[in-house]
Amino acid sequence: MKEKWFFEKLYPAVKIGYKIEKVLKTQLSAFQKIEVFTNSIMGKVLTLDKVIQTTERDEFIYHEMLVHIPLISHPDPKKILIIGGGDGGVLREVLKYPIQKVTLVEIDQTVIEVSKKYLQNIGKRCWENKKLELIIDDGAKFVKNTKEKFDVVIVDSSDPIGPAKVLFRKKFYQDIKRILNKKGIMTRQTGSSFYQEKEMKENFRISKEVFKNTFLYLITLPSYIGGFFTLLYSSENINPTKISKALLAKKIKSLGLKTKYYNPDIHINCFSLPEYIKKALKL
Ligand code: SPD
Repeated sequence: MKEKWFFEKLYPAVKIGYKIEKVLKTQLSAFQKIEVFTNSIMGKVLTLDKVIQTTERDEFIYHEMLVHIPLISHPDPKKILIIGGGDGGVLREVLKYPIQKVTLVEIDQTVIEVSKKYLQNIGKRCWENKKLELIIDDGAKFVKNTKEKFDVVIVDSSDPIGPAKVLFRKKFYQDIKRILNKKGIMTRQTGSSFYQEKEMKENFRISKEVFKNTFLYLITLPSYIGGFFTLLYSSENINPTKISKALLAKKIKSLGLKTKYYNPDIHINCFSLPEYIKKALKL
């Protein structure tokens, strides 16, 4: 039988391919083409408009690092906002904390429906949690109009093409700053340090113009190709590099936090940047 392959359509001159074992779902939503297939190495794979979003095998790296860096750095995170995050991975990690409420604003309800059905290993039972307020809306519009304030905002968006484009503008950062409490923190993804250098540089620059504390931090995972994958930390008052290893360990213990990637060493070292990234960011 002829082999079937998925080739990601994200970069103009490099492509990653996944051999498809079985296509579980293909659906055209109002916003994008949603696909879930299985791959013998990565497990179930979610793609949006032919771009890999997450895989069962390595999702923990991205989701843990988007969540635990800000939630452990914050002294007492109670109100959390997730923009995007329709697969439930960020929500699952947020719910490991004794928060009061988590609001998840996802533009595409179909992504949530497909994830609930096919990616239960990622979202687990988090969609049923009573602390969750689920809003189907444009994240940029929500942030612009809401009267609520949050301790941590996590932007779990796709790439700056299609519906997520607006989440990469300076206005969005300014609106996030307005809805953060005094010790508030935002984290988000800013792409591959090699293949999305422009996105990484521009978002770092914008964040520095808006927030006093701006840090880039690094992860590597097979699904997001192109060397180090970059995450951005923005806050007016909380510096995540000032927290000691002993305090990190104490917080993790008292929370009973179970992780597969994040730990105190990773927290301290993920902010160390190689020379080529420092140069790109003008540091
Ligand atoms: N190049 C892909 C970057 C995608 C980041 N967001 C994925 C959402 C996973 N929850």
